[in-house]
Amino acid sequence: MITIALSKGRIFEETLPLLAAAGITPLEDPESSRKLILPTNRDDVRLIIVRASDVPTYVQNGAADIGVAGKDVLNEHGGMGLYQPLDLNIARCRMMVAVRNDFDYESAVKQGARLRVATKYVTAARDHFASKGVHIDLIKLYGSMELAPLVGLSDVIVDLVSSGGTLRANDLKAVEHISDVSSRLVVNQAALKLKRAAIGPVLEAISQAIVQ
Ligand code: PRT
Ligand code: MG
Repeated sequence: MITIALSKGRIFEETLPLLAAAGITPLEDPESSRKLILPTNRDDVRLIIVRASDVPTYVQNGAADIGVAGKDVLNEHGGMGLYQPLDLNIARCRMMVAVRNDFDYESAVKQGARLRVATKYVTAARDHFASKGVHIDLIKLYGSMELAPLVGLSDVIVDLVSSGGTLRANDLKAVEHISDVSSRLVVNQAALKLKRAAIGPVLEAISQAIVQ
C-alpha cells in the first residue's frame, strides 16, 4: 500500500492532475466527504487528508509514504527524514514582509528600530531579519496575520501573498520579498528504499507531468 498525504483546498486541487498522470484518481472528494482516508481507483494507493502544516510530520514518521507540502511549511518543519525529489510548481505564492499603508518601514529599519513581527513562519522571519541585522520581537500566530498590524499587535507581518487581494483589502502593503514559494513532493526516506518498485513509477509519472 502507498499512502499519500495531502491537505484540502489548493494543494489537493492542484495535485489532482499530477496524480492523474500517474494513473491515480481519488474515489471521493475531501470537500464533501468527511472521511480522512480516501480510497483511489488503485487498490494499492490511498490518500490521507491532513492539515497543510502536518504533512511533513506524517511523512517523516512513515504514517504516509509520500506527501505534498509548501516550501513555507517544509522550511518551518526543517525537512528531517524527508526526501524532496520534486518541486511540483503548484500552489505558488511569495513570502513577503508587509506593513500598514501608513507605516514607514524604510525609516524604521534605517533608524535601527526594534520591530514587532507577527507571523506563523517564525523560522523564515527570524532568518530574514537576522540576515538584515534587524532586531525583532517575534509574535507567533496561527492565522489571520493581516489583522495584527491593524489592531496594534505588531508593526510588521511575514505572510504569504498570491493575488495581493488580502493585503489591499486590509490597507496593508508588501515592503519586502523574502522568497518564492511552491509545493514540493516529499517522500519518506525508508519507504523509498523499501517500496521502490511501487513508489518509483509514481514519482516518474508525476515528474513528467509537472508544468513549468
Ligand atoms: O488553512 P490551514 O491553517 O489548515 O493551513 P494553510 O493555510 O497552511 O493551508 P492552505 O491549504 O491554505 O495552504 C497550503 C499551502 O498553499 C501553503 O503552505 C502555501 O505553500 C500555499 N499557498 C499558496 C498559500 C497561498 N498561496 C496563499 N495565498 N497559502 C496561504 N495563502 C494565504 C495567505 O496566508 C494570505 O492569508 O492567502 C492569503 C493571501 O492571498 P491573496 O491571494 O489575497 O494574496
Ligand atoms: Mg489557509
